[in-house]
Amino acid sequence: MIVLLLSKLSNSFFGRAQFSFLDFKVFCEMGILFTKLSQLLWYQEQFKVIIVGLDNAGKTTILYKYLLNEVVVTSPTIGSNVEEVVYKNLHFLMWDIGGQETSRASWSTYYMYSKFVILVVDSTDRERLSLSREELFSMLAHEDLKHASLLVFANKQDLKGAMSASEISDQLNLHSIKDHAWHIQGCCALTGEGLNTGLDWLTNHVKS
Ligand SMILES: Nc1nc2c(ncn2[C@@H]2O[C@H](COP(=O)(O)OP(=O)(O)OP(=O)(O)O)[C@@H](O)[C@H]2O)c(=O)[nH]1
Ligand SMILES: [Mg+2]
Repeated sequence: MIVLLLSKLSNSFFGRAQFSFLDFKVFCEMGILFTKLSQLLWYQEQFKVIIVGLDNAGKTTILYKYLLNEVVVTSPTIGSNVEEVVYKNLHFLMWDIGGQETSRASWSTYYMYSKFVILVVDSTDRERLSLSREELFSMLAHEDLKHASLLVFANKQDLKGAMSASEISDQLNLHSIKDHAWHIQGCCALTGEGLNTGLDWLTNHVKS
């Protein structure tokens, strides 16, 4: 309708032999109005997601499985990777942050405006589950994550000896979390199993 209106108005302008300065000004203003309206119509909200977890948990593998639907060869992340993942018409800006001890100190610099935290756990890494729990609770206490929702991926479910999602949930003491929406999902980043179920949970919580 807007396009039709603009084309009718422009026809009436161009149909004339002479233009006044006023005609030109009105035409420019119509252009600005059209640009603003189209920006409003096609505006896409973006939800910031931070992907955290100890080194070797599978964070980068998950990010690129989402983005490319491929298993990429990874090396330990220094700093971060950021990609936009579009799922069911929702735009998620996903920050995959390095999980080595030296990188963990800078996690908090990524917290601001995060809508979601995805914590990735290597389900075979029993020894370091308590360390994941400590990192998780110190993150959730941070002011900048006050309104963030939490998705935990119990990754590497394909490996022998992997703990189940409910076992990891108990070990991480997730049931004690009352001030953030949370969910735990078993997954395998290599096959992609469980990853979309996790994204479905995010899509259902974008408005919470
Ligand atoms: N068997 C199995 N291996 C996986 C899975 N997900 C990731 N891996 C492997 O685990 C290793 C580490 O994966 P990354 O994605 O680099 O781990 P990361 O969490 O990004 O590690 P940092 O960048 O060091 O924090 C890689 O060799 C992956 O191929 C999985 O679901 N199953
Ligand atoms: Mg990585």
